[in-house]
Amino acid sequence: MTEQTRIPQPASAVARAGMTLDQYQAACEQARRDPETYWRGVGERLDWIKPFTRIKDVSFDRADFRIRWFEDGVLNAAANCLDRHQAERGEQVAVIWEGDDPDQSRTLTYRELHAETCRMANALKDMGAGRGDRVTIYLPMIPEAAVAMLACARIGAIHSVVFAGFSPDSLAGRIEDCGSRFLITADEGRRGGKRIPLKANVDAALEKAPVDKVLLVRCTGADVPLAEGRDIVWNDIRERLSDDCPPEPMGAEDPLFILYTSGSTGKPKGVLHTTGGYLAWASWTHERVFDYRPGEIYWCTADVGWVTGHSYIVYGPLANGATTLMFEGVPNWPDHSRFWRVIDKHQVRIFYTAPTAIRALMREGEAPVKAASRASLRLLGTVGEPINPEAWLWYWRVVGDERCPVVDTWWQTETGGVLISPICGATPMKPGSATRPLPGVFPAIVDEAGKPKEGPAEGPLCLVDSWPGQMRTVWGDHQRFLDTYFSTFPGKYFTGDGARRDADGDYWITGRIDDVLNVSGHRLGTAEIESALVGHPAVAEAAVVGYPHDIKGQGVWCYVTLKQGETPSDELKKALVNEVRNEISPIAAPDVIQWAPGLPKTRSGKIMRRILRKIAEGEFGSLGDTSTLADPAVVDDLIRNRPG
Ligand code: 6R9
Repeated sequence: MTEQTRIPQPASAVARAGMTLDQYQAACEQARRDPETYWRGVGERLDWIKPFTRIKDVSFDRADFRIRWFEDGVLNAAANCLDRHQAERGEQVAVIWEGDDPDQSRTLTYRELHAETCRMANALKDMGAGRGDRVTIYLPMIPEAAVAMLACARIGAIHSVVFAGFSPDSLAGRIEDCGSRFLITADEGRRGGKRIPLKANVDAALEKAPVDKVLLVRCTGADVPLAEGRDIVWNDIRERLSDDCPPEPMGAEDPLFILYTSGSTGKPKGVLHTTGGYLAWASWTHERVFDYRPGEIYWCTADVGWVTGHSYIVYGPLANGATTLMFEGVPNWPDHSRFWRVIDKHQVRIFYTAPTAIRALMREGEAPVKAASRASLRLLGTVGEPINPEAWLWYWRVVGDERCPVVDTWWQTETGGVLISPICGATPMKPGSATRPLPGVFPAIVDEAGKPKEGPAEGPLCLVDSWPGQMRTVWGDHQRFLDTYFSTFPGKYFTGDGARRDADGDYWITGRIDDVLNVSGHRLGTAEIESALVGHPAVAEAAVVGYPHDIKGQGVWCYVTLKQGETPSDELKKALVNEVRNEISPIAAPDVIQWAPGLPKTRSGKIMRRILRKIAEGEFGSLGDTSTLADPAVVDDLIRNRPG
């Protein structure tokens, strides 16, 4: 497999393309030459209560910083996802829910989803929530998760969805950070035949970060304690609530949601997205990248707790009148054919998943895939981490039978929607490359001084101009927003990723170049894991790095220095793994713990992570410049005692 391996779009995709290669190039040209007209078109795809007249008002300069899109327009995101479809497709299925248990599924039409959303919006109002209030959502993958998000949007409340796999501590931190007084949760979740005690987690979290009201959705029916005056059971009040709730008129720049994500330092930050630009971008990209036509059955396997679930299970698809599938389960339960059987069962046309799932299923061979016909499929997508060409080709050959284009979509929580990706039916594909920026997206690969490099190049990936889906701030800490994204290369948005651009102008994302890990497509900050480890009484110091992992993409390698008098043991290792699972989430669990009598530091006391990464990778020959090490013996010890 060389870089020249170019795979043309299959003829069937080209024949139906809503945007041809020529049209893509023309749109790129227009976005460059006449951005007003181009972006007006993107904004006008939404239903506005009061149309916008201003389009873009952006400056990335520190002195004069602002990001505003369609600023004087007024709209409601829920009305765009629900009300405007009622006349034309009220009886069309909006959400297909496929349970963890293969015998369970449910559907909601656009009419039903509208009614449920209004009811929950009224429940939130009765609880005292309104415009600008933060509502935390801690739900499993059930239709009520989408209903809860849309209900918040309907009344102008800002939702903060917390992935149901996060621990009580993580949940408490997120409730506290945004000052949320309302929470929507369930009794329990289900995944791979197991139960997840969500209400118990909530009760533990609320001891640290209390809220006024909890709305509890019955999911498994488990008997859970209810706090008098605080907890309200949705299923008990639902029937009595009106299914009419007028959508709150929101300014385009009013917040829609906060979503916490890991950065290279400190606690996770609350990424803030606003109403008009975010929704326009989620909707536009969903239609263009997947060449989506209303009514097609579309499945994104992400969890609504991540940005992919926000933009490509809920907002993008529903704004476009899609039938969006929500899956409660996991790819390998009850067996490794689950994904492919669900595709046959619901006649899925478009399937969007993560490289880590593809790699895990690839290991099981072709038989579980071939157990299903997959005849309904016309497009495959991936997101979350770089996809290795081998996994790409397996996806293309085995899952898609070389008939479905593969779109490798690069984007981030911060970007709101896809920025670099092939366009279905238009862009020639290359296994492992996210290919080209979407029209209106201006990436740059920069040198150390922040100057864009020309032609084929490799280096830090920046964006030189804004797009409507860009995050607007870090909740409660605008300075952190500026420092994180706009200070490394002043005047440009720095993504934290490295990339290479080949001679054809195609982009290859090489991965994070900051201290962010990407484990099975989940973003984790090394600082968060280190802080959990040093929370254990035996630990003096810890340094965490990522290393290549066959399935997860990256694994978590922890160097741990114990306090004087503590002895390393397997029990202690287990205790430390548990510490991280409980403090953050099982997804952050260390893969390797290496006892480190000392950590490599500069004379000024800075841990030299570059060296630790090389040791974890097993590349002792290329440690680079070690002349600034305070104590070189430390490195020899770590190499000698490297596990595995
Ligand atoms: C949407 C999402 C963002 C980070 C991003 C990058 C990595 C995502 C990718 C990809 C290579 C792709 N990433 N998609 N890397 N190719 N197609 O995943 O958001 O959770 O914020 O993660 O994920 O490193 O910076 P988020």
